[in-house]
Amino acid sequence: MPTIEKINGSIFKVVYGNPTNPVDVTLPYEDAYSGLKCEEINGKLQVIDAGKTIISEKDSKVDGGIFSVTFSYENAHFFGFGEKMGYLDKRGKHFKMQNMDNPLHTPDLDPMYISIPFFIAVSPKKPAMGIFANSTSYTFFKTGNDFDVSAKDDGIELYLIYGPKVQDVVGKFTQLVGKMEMPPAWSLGYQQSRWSYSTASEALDIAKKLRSDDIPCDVIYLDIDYMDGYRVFTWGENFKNPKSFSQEMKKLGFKIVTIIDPGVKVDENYEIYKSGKSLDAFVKDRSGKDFTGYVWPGRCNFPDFLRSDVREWWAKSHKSLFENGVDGVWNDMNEPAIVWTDSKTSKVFELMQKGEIDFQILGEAKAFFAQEDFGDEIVHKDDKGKIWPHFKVRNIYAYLEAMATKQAFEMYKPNKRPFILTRAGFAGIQKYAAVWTGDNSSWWEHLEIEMPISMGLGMSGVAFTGTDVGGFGGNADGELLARWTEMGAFFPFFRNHSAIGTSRQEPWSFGKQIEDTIRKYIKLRYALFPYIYTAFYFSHKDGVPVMRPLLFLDQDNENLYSINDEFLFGDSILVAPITRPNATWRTVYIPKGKWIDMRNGNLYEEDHVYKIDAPLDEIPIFIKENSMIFKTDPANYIFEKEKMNLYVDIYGQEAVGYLYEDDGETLDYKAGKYNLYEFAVGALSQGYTIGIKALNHGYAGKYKKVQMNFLNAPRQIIEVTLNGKKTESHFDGKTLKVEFEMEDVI
Ligand code: MIG
Repeated sequence: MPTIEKINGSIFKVVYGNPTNPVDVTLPYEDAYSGLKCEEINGKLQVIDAGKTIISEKDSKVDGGIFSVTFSYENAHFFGFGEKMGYLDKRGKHFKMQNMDNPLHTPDLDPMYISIPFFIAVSPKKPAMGIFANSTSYTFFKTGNDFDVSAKDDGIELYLIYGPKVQDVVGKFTQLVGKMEMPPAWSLGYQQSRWSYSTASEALDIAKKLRSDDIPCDVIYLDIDYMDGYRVFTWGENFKNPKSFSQEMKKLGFKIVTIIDPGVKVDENYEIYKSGKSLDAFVKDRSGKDFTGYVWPGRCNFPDFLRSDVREWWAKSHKSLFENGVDGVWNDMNEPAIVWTDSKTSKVFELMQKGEIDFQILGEAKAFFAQEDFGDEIVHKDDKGKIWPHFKVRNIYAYLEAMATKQAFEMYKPNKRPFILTRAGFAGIQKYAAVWTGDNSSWWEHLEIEMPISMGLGMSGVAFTGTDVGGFGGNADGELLARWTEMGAFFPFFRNHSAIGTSRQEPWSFGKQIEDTIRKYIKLRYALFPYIYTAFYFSHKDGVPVMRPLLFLDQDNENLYSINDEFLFGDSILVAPITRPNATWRTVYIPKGKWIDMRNGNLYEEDHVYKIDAPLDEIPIFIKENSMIFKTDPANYIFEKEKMNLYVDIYGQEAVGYLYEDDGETLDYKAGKYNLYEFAVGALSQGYTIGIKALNHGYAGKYKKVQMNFLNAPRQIIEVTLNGKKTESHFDGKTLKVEFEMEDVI
């Protein structure tokens, strides 16, 4: 029998058995809805909305240390589950949440790096319901008309979250586990990475080439080879003078993000190891010794991020990065990934000594290379001294590391926004970090599947997501890279990254035609910065992801549940990438409303499928009719210019649009130092009215000159009024332009 607690009008907490968590990621909050009921009827749980049962419990049981509850929700489709392979609708699937590094992303790979034990059950004409299994232990899900939610624990704590809309569920879930903060503006720019730019001069050459080839870029990444023998928080021989390196990069307008892995090399002559050891900072094996595993540096110990003193030590250790001009931190291998252990070595020797080279040994040898979770071998200690098995901490290990990393920013860069990129995480990771989807491959199949993976993350509360553009493993060709960049320009996080030993994948790697296409779309990304930044602001405020599935437009339309190869980017942009080689057109489903091809102004009607042309240098992008797109002039990097022009493109005759701006780097926006403008345009019989007002005006502002472009002015316009006053306009037969200075209207 569960205990039922009403958290607020639309969220119930239901606890079966006696679950325990070392960390609770939930936050308190209020909500006004009052229609939802959660009751026990004949000993079973029922979730009732407006008199109708939406979810009912069928059974709950404990079996082999796993506590399971089975529910039913008729005709349910399932979305969310954080980072999972496969399509958006996850009906009929089995999933496990156990943070794992598995670099080969086959279609049925599970689990992956991130665990978000949350999903949304959706069915036409019914309220969407979210279910969050608030368990940091391993959790398991089976979906269908009946669905199971299970945890490796003595019970399970569930949050049942009422929509009724899908986006309401996402919004409420992010209230519960936290929302993304405003990221630094530069982190929305294009970012260039490679495993590795392994010398300072190589990284500088890449930076200079980007500038001389006129490819906007904000960030260069340093992968593991910048360190001294993979010792975290050190600089190796090839980066002898990191400060002067970072100064040169800054002069060119680049930020630097360095990788940090959790494994600390066991080395008595290494400062970080010594200070960690003296704090007794490392996780233990069952016998109480520091647990040793092999990662890049060889034998490593692993910080016990469950302890706040360890997090503080880790935060402090970032000094050597920040004092040398590093701007952001990239947390990799934080599942944690451990490829080898001493006990594996002794097992190999044992087998070798037996001299039995047979299939069994070969099979076992193969298994040695498969990574393990060490769920029962490793133990952690919390602040009160309580011991926790690793399987209860593993899924939040990276989350806790990200907390520590955020603390590092607070220590060394007070009042600056942190930028943390993480591979692993747990529900609520968006409070601390952006996420990339790890080691994909340079396959067309992966280009395509990154869309539903990222949308699934977005529906699970993680708004700032992206993929290795061009693919990490394997060798990209020019066409793949061009198509992937076209698509990647519309992902929240936009970084080109590739693995050691694969063919080079920088924008110029495949000749002029490909580079021209790549430049064109990177520039479009920069042109769209005002629009994108505003979408991030709303995501920060409301939790609704920047990149969204089409079903957000109409969850009663089941057709939309299976559209995996189109997505919405903010409120007004629909993106339909090319996902096949040699393709120069594709079919596009046009959802609710009318949509206008950004390239040529063609208008498309809702609920139709069209054949849309897309030569190699074009990706089909559609703008919702009666909306506004805010743009600026692309620069070498975001905020290169102190003053920026603002272009407001109006698609259709009437529209309301919002524009957000702030200084892009400090936390001052939290104290109201930002601008939020509302632009409203209306059509009169012989002209247009423009109304602009500041919903918040707390920042000097970079946007100075404004040009409003009515892209489809239908007739000779006689009069345009701007905030009630007549104003000048220029009509070129198609577009009507109105120009003014922002300071004159606000
Ligand atoms: O075992 O640091 O996903 O982005 O380049 C590979 C080297 C370790 C995995 C990351 C990848 C990174 C690579 N890392």
